[in-house]
Amino acid sequence: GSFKEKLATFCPSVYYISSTMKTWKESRRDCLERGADLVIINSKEEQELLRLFQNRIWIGLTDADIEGEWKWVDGTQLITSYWGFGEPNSFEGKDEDCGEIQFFKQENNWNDAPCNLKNYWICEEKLQ
Ligand code: 2F8
Ligand code: CA
Repeated sequence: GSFKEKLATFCPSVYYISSTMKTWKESRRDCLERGADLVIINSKEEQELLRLFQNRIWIGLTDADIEGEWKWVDGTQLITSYWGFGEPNSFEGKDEDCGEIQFFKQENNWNDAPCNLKNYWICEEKLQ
């Protein structure tokens, strides 16, 4: 098989960790330009891995299309979630349509935040 297929047998995803901060959309554009997308969290292991970064990061989660309907950037629905206590809350009636990891000291650490906020971000390229 191809190089990618072989790599995928022991490394299902590769990640890019940003060293600057951008809005959610700019972050996503950067990922797409790398042939990747903002990280999609679909296991407890991946959730715990991202927690170790210890910075606020954008993840590939948004409810910009339909308020309250959170979707991953690959179009899949959100099944297992790790929202922080009281989140998502569109804090004080503000538009908070983009998903981030914020409370990284806690196991449940996702927050909905305003998309124009500048955060670090992590891209994921799924190899399989
Ligand atoms: O207390 C949770 C709350 O914290 C902040 O607002 C004070 C977050 N906003 C930003 O980071 C801009 C809210 O999204 C969050 O719910
Ligand atoms: Ca919030």
